[in-house]
Formats: sequence, C-alpha cells, structure tokens
Amino acid sequence: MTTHAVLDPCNAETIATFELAPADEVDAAVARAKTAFPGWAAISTQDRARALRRFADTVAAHSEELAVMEARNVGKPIDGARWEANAVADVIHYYAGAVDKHTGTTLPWASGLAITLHEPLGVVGLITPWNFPMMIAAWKLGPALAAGNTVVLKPSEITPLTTLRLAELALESGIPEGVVNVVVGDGAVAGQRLVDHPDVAKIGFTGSTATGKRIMKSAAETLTRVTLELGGKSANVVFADADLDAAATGVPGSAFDNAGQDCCARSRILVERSVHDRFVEMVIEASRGVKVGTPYEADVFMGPLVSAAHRAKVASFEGEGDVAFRGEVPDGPGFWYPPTVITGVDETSRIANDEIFGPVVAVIPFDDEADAVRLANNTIYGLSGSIWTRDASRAMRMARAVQSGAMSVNSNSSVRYATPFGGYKQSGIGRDLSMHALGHYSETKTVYFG
Ligand code: TXE
Repeated sequence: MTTHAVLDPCNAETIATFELAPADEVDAAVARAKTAFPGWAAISTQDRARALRRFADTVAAHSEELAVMEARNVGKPIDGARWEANAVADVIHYYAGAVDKHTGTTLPWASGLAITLHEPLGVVGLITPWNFPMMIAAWKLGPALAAGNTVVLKPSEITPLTTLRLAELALESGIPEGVVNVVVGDGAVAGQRLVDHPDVAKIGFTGSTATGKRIMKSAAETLTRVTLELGGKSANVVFADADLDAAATGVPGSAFDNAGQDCCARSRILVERSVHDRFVEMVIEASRGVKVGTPYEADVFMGPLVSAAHRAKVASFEGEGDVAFRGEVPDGPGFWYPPTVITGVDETSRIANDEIFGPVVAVIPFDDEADAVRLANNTIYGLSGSIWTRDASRAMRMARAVQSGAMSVNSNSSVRYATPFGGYKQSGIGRDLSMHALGHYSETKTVYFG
C-alpha cells in the first residue's frame, strides 16, 4: 500500500495520512454493498424515508464538526463551510421526502393496462472531487439511497475527511451496515477499479471532463450507466442596459468564490463593447474587496487553492492577455493564488476556452446580441452562465440561445437542491439534484396486465 498525506492547503502541513486503497479493497467494499443491497432495496418506502430523515438529522447535529473539518482540508472560509454542511443535511432531507414520490405511471391499454415500476440498480459507485467534497457526496448519496441502491463512494484522495465522517454518521443514524461504503484511494487504481467492477451497475461522477471521458469509455465495456458532471467555462453576459453596479459587485461571488474552484464559476465576462472599459473599472473596484486568507480570519472571502499541483495548473495560464488586476495573498507556504482580472484576451487562447478552476476571470467585449451568443457558445462546455440586462425579451432570448444546463437572469444562481443541475455538451451527461436524479439511479420496468 502507498501512504498518502492529506494536507491543510493554508500551510501545506499534514493533517492526516492514509494507506491508499488497492484494487482488492474496492472489491471488498463492492462485495459488502452487494450483500447489503437486497435488504436495503426491500424495506418499505416509509422506512427508507425514515432512515434518510434520521441520517439528515444526524448530519445537522454534527454540522459544525463537518464544517470545521471541511474548512481545514479544503482551506475554505468557515462561513462557506458551515453553509455547505447545512446544505448536506437539507439535500438528504429532500431525498427522504422524495422516496415515496418517485412513482410510476398507469397506462390503460385495450382491455388491459400497464404500469411502470422504478427499481433500484443495485450497487452504485460514486466518485467525487475535492472542491465541495461533502456537498457533492450528498448530491449523489441522497438520490442513490432514496432509490434503494447501496453505494461505494470514492472521494478525492486530496479531501477524503468529511466523506469518511458522513459514512460514520450514516451508520450512527441507523442506516444498515454495508449500505454506505467509502474507499479512500487514488483515481487510477481505486476509481478505475470501481468503474471496471462487474458488480457496479452505475457510476455517478463529478470531476474533470478528461476523467469523465475515460470513465465513459471504460463503462462502455459493461454498459455500466453513467452520470457525469464535468467542467465548465461559463459566461457572464453583461449588456449596456444592465444594472452595471449589480453585475460588477456580483463578480467576486461568481468568479472567485471557493477560490474559483467551482464548475459553475463565470470565468468569462462578456460585456457589450460600449461599456467595456467602464465595466472593467467596476469589476476591479469590486475585486479590491476580495480578502484572501485562512478560514477564521475576519472578512475573509476566499482561501488558497487546494494543492500545489493545482496552483501550478492555474499559474500555467499566466502570460495570456493583460493583467488588469491582481490581488494580495498572505505570505507563507500555503497554496495561495491572487484574485485576478484579465483583459485583452485572444478569443482562441487557452484562457478564453479552457477551464482554469482558479480565481481568474477574463473580460471580453462583444458587439451585439448575436455576437454575445456566438461567444457564449464558442466553447466545448455548457454548464452555467448569467445574463445581465433590463430588457426582459432579450433576457428570454439569451437564456434560450445559450447552450447551457443552467442560466441565471440578473443573478449568479447556479444550484438549488430542488432543481436539476448538469451540463450540455462536454460539461456532462445526466442531472444531479431534484427529482430528475432519482431517474438516473433507477431502472424502469413496464408490467402489462392483459
Ligand atoms: O480531477 P479528476 P482533478 C476540473 C478542474 C480541475 C481538473 C483536474 O478543471 O483543474 O478537473 O482536477 C477520480 N477512474 N474539475 O485532476 O481527475 C479522482 O480520484 C475513476 C472540475 O482532481 O477528474 C477524484 O476522486 N476515477 C470538477 C475524481 O475522479 C478517477 C471538480 C475527480 O478527479 C480516475 C474537480 C479514473 N481513471 C475538478 N482518475 C467539477 N466538475 O466540479 C481520477 N479519478
């Protein structure tokens, strides 16, 4: 086994060490989930809903502990981590309530009728990233368990702590042994084994587009179902008639929140040329207020990046475009990266097209509505985005024309647990959250009477 250190990104100190799971540990976890499956699938919907409600209440009772752990391991401000811990409890509550609403249909047919039944898939593999570890785990655990599946969850090896704690809380709350299993391993060995395992019926994945493609290729061998929530290059489209103050003051939240490590980050601002220079000044002004620091510092807005390797990836975009603003970062050994605003960007450059996943936003001018649509769609991604205008008809046209799983009008909203979340194009396949997700964790059977 290989020993792996989990670091505090604020100072690069080791906070935990693990033996990375080899493939046979994944096999053992899948075997436990397979043994637990018939019992969990067979309990009444009322009892399954009650079990999930107790799990959600247990998470809520431990939300401060989870928030502190997440803040330390990801380096995020404690207020954001507290919000996320509460969101974990909320999303599990939502799926507790959804258990008995995931109903089939009745279809009268000639002299008989047909009904549809939703049945669980069996053992599902969940593979999660490091940017919102416990929240994304909950987005997948909720519908997978509500639909009657048992799970093997592989968190990112960089940030496994809260996922392990969630599995303990599931057990403490009365979810039967073997229903929720966690394996801490790396992607190439443990993740890949989970995808290839013949007893895993489905993979729910959030991560990079490159890894998503690899998973889909491997899953094709056994026709393992996949839901993939991948990268993004979302556009924040600002028209000259918009409330420019609201649009500009929203930029730190939409581009620098979680240090930009957010698949919904609006890392491109497309702004109507007539107000470009003024808007850039306003964005710089708003960005000056972004304080970078450790989780408990007063007024801290964002922490460091998650790892040295990730900081090197973000830094690899340097040199493209003109630096209009670069913020301050603390001294010391953490993986700090300053909030950065770039102008003068070449449309064909990496910074205009690739996911940066750091606190870097590029401002690009457009000429008219058609040009804005062209630029917004000129990407392989399609996850999120915003439109700022006072013209309601234009807002509607733009929201429909941009190829993206979510669009916000005069706001930066991206994710609500009761609404579907996922991507167009290479941002993914399927949807997390809402009642839609239950369909991705079930098979549908049609039964004919007569
Ligand atoms: O992602 P990976 P990385 C994007 C973001 C970031 C880039 C790389 O642009 O800079 O991805 O991050 C597991 N089979 N996003 O390298 O590799 C891995 O162990 C099975 C966007 O961390 O996709 C981890 O648990 N699993 C994103 C998970 O996949 C494998 C969030 C994600 O890691 C595997 C994170 C394999 N062969 C990064 N290889 C978002 N959509 O929010 C790796 N993994």
